[in-house]
Amino acid sequence: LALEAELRAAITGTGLVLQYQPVVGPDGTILSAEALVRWHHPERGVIPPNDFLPVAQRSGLLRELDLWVLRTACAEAASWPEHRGRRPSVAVNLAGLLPGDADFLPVVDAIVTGSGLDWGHLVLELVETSLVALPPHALAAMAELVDRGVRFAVDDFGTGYSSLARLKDLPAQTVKVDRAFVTGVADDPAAFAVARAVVDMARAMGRTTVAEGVETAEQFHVLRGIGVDAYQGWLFSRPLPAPRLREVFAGGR
Ligand code: G
Ligand code: G
Repeated sequence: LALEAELRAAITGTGLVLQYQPVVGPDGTILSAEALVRWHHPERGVIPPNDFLPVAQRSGLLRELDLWVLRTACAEAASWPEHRGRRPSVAVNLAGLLPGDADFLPVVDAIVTGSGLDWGHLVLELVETSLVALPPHALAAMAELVDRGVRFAVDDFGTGYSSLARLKDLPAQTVKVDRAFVTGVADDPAAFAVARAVVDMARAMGRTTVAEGVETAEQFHVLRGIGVDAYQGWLFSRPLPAPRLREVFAGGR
């Protein structure tokens, strides 16, 4: 209960910070960076999201947390420099602020407009379960944002229970292939087959793909052979504090 009160205070005050993990193209150009929240607790030190997201969920704070992350990430990304002549997008996870919310469109509109970020530089990541069976008003809100240039990504694709064929029903332009399939892709024929099937199917349905959790050059090589569009993982970069990310952009390497 104390933790809940402290989390509430952190969301409305200070204590939360964002790190950003680059997502790169096949040639290493940074296409986007995913905002990942951390809680700097005064006594416990840094608490990772896997430890405090359940607290946020139980306490009904998930929406407030999403609003803080979206506001902060858009404001920071609005002044990102170019990397190799191209301005990277920012990707934000949504778990408590959802397309089905009656005020989804006006809330996102107010935050993005207020931040000065171009609509075309925003990616919103949702897990599969947040994207199935959406009512018409939710689909309309998403379509309006897509018209403005926002892209939606299905996070952790393949970990849900729905069949791969359900991808055609998901309103998302990008599919993030879960780390579970990336891990074994270079040495486990079954993992390779699944990854290839997901990527082939995503392509056939007009979606771009991002491989999550790429740790080795072998995994990258195999995934590039399959035709994955973008890559995220420790091979390229750990999540970085905002000032470090700027240095990487400016370095242009
Ligand atoms: O950053 P890390 O790799 O520790 O993230 C662990 C989990 O927490 C991941 O599943 C990630 O999606 C989730 N997560 C990280 N940052 C955010 C955030 O800002 N909002 C939400 N809703 N989830 C996040
Ligand atoms: O579910 P989501 O994609 O948001 O998860 C991001 C989480 O994955 C974060 O906890 C991040 O630190 C972690 N992560 C990012 N890259 C790698 C990687 O290459 N290997 C592993 N094991 N974890 C990673």
